[in-house]
Amino acid sequence: MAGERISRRRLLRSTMGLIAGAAAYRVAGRTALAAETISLDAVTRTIEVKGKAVKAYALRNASGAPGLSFTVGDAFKVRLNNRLAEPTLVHWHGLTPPSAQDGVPELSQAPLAAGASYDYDFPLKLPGTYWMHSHVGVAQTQRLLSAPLIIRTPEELKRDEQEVVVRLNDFSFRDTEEILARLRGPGAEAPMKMDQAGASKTGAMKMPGGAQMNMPGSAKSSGMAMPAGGDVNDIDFDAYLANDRSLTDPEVVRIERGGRVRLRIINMADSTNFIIDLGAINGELIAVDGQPIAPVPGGKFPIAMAQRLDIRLALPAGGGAFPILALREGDTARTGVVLATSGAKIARIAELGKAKAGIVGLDLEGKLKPAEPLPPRPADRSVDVLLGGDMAKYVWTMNGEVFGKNQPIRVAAGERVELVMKNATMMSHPMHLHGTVFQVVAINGRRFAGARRDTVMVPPMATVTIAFDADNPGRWAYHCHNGYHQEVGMMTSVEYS
Ligand SMILES: [Cu+2]
Repeated sequence: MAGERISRRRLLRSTMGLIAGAAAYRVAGRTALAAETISLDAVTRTIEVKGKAVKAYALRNASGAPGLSFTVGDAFKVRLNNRLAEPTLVHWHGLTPPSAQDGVPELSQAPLAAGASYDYDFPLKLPGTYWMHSHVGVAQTQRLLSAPLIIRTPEELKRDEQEVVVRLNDFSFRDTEEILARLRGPGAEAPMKMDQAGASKTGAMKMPGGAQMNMPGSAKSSGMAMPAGGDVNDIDFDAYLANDRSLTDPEVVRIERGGRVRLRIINMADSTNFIIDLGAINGELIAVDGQPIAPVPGGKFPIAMAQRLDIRLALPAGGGAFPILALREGDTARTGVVLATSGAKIARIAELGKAKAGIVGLDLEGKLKPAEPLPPRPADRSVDVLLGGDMAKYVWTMNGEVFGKNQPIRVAAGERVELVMKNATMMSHPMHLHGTVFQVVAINGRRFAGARRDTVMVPPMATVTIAFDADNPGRWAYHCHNGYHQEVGMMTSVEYS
């Protein structure tokens, strides 16, 4: 199998990666034959965050490492074992399984009871950096019930290149219920409607416990330097994690002097967009959400919630230590890992940067060129999707209502469908459509053949249009991937038979 093709050099790297905890994901795909059922366990664990031991969850393969990896063309034969003390269900983010195996309560199947197992079996069609996460609620994803899901091509397996998977999370010591209660807080008594024009007269609200929500037009009254475009972060997290660790004790990934490295960065955070900062290294963005693009050189790349970036690095021949940082947008907080050659001195990195990071917008999105665009074709159906909300009550909606009250978007099999998302709020919404790999085809009315993706950012007051071919019948979740927005209703479905 794949293992026979590994050169000694690669094997050495693989071993070093395991020691560093970085390259372990490839184990699952190699130790199991494609025809065997691989087990995946949802488990409870204890991790240390800023010196405190906290209960967290994990999705682990048989080797104990997070997540799963495959070679394209393999079958996704996976037995999910729920070893938690509560029900759960896992969604395979970015994959296109039959609808019944998509892992969404109410649309795919019922959650698995504590102790229950379920077998999944479907073909893996596209290579790329994907991930998996609980779809039963923000409380489980905030406790890190998520993991990488990597699908490689045979060519990638042969490539003389070290793979470094970086999982990004936001983390709070508080329970999600408490965070939600604070977000709803005083606004529940003083509702403020955020209409399509986004007009609002209220200023910033200081929430008890330090959480702060900034209302549109509040830039001056709040005393905060508001970035152009509205509210950025509405939850104060206690830590930002890269591979479960904050910058107080970052993961150090051993790399070879002059070696080649491919980053697979996955934003698993529930409420944080990041800007990846490669520091002194130059990189080339080669894929977004697992889908190849015409390479984009650079040192900083935005990554919205749920998105993935594949970045090939050009490391200097001389060796050294190279921090790969993820900057919280509009803030000084940051996290990251350190790539280091043997013997390199690793300097301490402050958890807060000196300057606030920029905002995750659509500048890069508008320039991305997909390696495999959808065949050009006029839309058979165009559907307007209004992204709305009531900031003060902390209710977020699609087409005017929360999930369950809004109508499913019904399309017909075989159609080219376009979804025109209009964000009528002052927060950004990373929108995810299940069951397909869509294409970004317009930003604020400007049409272009953009990237293939599964999650796209819709900034405040912006309009983004995506296109997909309705060739995978079923009931597909379509929602904001901010876990808190989704939790309070920012979801609908796209359905066809
Ligand atoms: Cu949202």
